[in-house]
Amino acid sequence: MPKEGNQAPGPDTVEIKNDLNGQAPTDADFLNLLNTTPPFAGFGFGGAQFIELAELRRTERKGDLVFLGFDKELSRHFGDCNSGAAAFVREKTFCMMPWTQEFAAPSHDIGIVTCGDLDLAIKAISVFCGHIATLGCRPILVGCDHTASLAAALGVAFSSEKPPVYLYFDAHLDLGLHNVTPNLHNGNFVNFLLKSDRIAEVVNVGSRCWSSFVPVYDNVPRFSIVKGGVPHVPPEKMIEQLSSLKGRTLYVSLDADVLDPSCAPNVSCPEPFGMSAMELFEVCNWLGESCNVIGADLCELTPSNNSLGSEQALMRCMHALFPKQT
Ligand SMILES: [Mn+2]
Repeated sequence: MPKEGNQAPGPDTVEIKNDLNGQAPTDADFLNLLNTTPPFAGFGFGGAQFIELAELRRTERKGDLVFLGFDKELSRHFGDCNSGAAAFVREKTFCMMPWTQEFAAPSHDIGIVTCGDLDLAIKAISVFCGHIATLGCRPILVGCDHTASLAAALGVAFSSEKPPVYLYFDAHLDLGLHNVTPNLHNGNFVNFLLKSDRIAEVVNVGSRCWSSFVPVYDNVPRFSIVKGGVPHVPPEKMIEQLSSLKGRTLYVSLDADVLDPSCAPNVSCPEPFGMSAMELFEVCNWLGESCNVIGADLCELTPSNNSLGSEQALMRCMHALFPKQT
């Protein structure tokens, strides 16, 4: 039963649309925000090779993966601060390079954006991701709080011929319909995606937090849930529930807390009874093989020395969304 007021007020996503379609700022307007110091021996996110954005434009690289980091919290309302998460993920995953070079789709890393201004950061992320998508590449944002996903998804969506399905793995729904607050943040940003006519529909996979049981979420238009938690939903059951997405165009967001805290303890909002890394991999692998994934992001990981390798597991799942063409 959809309730009145099920769309939270806040910044209008139309502004981003105009930016990309009207007197649009280009990525050149935001280059000063992009830290392009080459990372570890020239390798960065998920073992991707560092490349200057200008160089990326010079040759056609259709289908290549282009990683971009965003290292500040955009708008956190829930959970522990995780500023610096992108640099952390990069440092922990550049070592995947031997595997990535052999088995992953061609992958590049163009740098990390650091910008404390919410509006400016949203524009920068959406313009960079939109530009990468326009080049025929698939952008992958590594961000801090999950709000960054909104900017990346809309940037990709406005550059896509077909409105993509926004599919997000997340223990939380991030719709904010049970507790409406005026500002855009990591607990309601998905509602802004639902408002956009550039997003075909929204699918959550793995939600299990207590607030996801509030009845207001039972019948939200253009929104569906593949539940996680208990009773245990094995990956083959999840895939069965996702089968109607076969052949569709997708943007996929990975909130690290979809994983169980026993395999990803370093998340901002941990929830018990999550997926194992292998279960997440199997669902991502199916999506990669069965759907057309045009962009993605990874958010909500916190920098930690006790991560149990969660960032590498998540990066491996990320690569599974974009299988190497043979
Ligand atoms: Mn979450």
